[in-house]
This record gives sequence, C-alpha cells and structure tokens, in this order.
Amino acid sequence: MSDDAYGAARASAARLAELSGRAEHDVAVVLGSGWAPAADALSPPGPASTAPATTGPASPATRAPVEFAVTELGGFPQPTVAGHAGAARSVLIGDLRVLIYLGRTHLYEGHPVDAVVHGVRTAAAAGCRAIVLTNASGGINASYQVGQPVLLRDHINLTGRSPLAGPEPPAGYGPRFVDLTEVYSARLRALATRADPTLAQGVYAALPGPHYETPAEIRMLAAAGADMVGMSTALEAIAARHLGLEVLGISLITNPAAGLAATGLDHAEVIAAGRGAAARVGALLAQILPGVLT
Ligand code: 8IG
Repeated sequence: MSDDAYGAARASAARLAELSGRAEHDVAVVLGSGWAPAADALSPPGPASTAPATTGPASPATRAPVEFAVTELGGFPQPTVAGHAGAARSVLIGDLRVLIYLGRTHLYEGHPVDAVVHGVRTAAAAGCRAIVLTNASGGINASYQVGQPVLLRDHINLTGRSPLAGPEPPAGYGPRFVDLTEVYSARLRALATRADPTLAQGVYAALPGPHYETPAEIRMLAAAGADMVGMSTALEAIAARHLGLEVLGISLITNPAAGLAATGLDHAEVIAAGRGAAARVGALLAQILPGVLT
C-alpha cells in the first residue's frame, strides 16, 4: 500500500480532533450490520457537530457526544449498503474517550483494501490503543443460535487480500511481516467473558462476498475449523495488529450458514436479527469498555 494511506489516516485523525474537540481518543468501536442500535445503549446520539468546515479552534471540550458523517473526516468512501450509516460518534464513557464507527467499508463494495482499513488506521493515528470490531455472521457451529454474540478467538482470512501488501510501510510504522499468533487479544476475551460468562468463542472465516456461500462451501469451511462466516473484520484486525492495537472481535450470529437451515438466506432477516439483539450486545459493550485499556 502507499505511504499515502498512513498520511491520509493522520489527516483524518487531525480532522477528528477538530470535529470532536478531543485531541486524542483511547478506544475505537466498529459497529457492523445490525449493531448500530447498540450504539445508543453505549451513548445517546449526539448533536451534529457544529465545528466549521475549514480550520478553526476546536470546540471547547465537553462531555456531550459528538456525531458526524465519516465522510467529514476524509479518506472514507461514500457507503453504499443499507444498514451502514457511515457515521462516527465521539463519546466519553467514564474518562475513556471512545470513537464509535456506525458502519464500515466492505471489500464487496468494490473499494480498495486501504479504504476498508482507513477507519482502523485513523483510530490508531488518533491515539487509540484498542479496538472492538463487531460484525454479523452466519453460524456454522451447530451449537450457535441466531441472535447469539460470539467472541472471535481467531480468524481464517479467505479474502485473498492483505492491508499490508505493497511497499514497506513508511518510517515509524512496523514491518509488513506481522505476527498473527494472537490477533484477538486473550486478555480482552477474558475481560468480555467476565462480563458475560455465557459467551462462546469461535473462529471467524472472512470471505470477500457479497454473495453468500454455497452449502458445499460451508461444509468446506466447517471442515477447515470455522465456526462462523462473514465478509468483514479480518482485514481490519490485521491492520490493527500492524499498528499495535489490542483487538476484541465480537460477532452476532444472524443466520444459519447456507445449507444448515430449512430456508435460504435473506438480507432483511439478517438486519432484523441484529436489531433484536442490539440491547444485549450494547449492554455487553458498555460493561467491557471501561476495562479495555491496561
Ligand atoms: I450477517 O452466512 C451474515 N454475513 N459470508 N455468510 C457470509 N456473510 C454473512 C453471512 C453468511 N451472514
């Protein structure tokens, strides 16, 4: 990837500081399909940012949440998928400065990998040391129920892509050959499990989409050790590890994967399942976040 991707993230972080009136953030949260209502369990929607479009003094620090379109940060493509708001919110949870993305950029929208991970790099440039990546997925593990949150224990990146492909990152950034032995922090998984001891942990298979799988592909994924399947998160987690962020991944099972239920897959049902579980997962996030920083 180009040097530019890191410079663009630093520029977005500077703009974030202006819009939010907070010089830095501590933790980022990416809310995936159907998770947007969970944001309101974390914090009420804030007033639209009144920061001027150009430069100017940052608004005085306030405890009130500030919400804005990610497109105001620069570097984010216009979102195309229903259910992905393309907004970001800066909120205080206790003293923790939390950057919440309501929606994400997917590879299947046709965007470059740098665009898919721009939010993660912006969060890192803004000072975040941990990131919570949430998503919705199809359940492969037979014990999973629709509406159940599952912690990502590991992933299988089947997108065929990497956010680290390309020339060596610029000075000040780590090398491309990132150790992925523990992508999803065991410490953060233990923290989440203390908040909810019933949480399962599973392996997330990331596919490029946007089509769902065939039943034969799901049998292959099951044989390969996948417990759930989706179209996001893995590339963001890799970019986050490269930048030294601790990662917590939580997936909401919103449908049985192809061939595992009597009926086919319907995108509207997937969104509805997410909304139904929003309160539970929102409360879970609110419980976890205060302990996320070491
Ligand atoms: I929600 O069954 C959701 N996202 N690839 N397969 C894939 N992505 C998904 C699925 C699914 N459910």
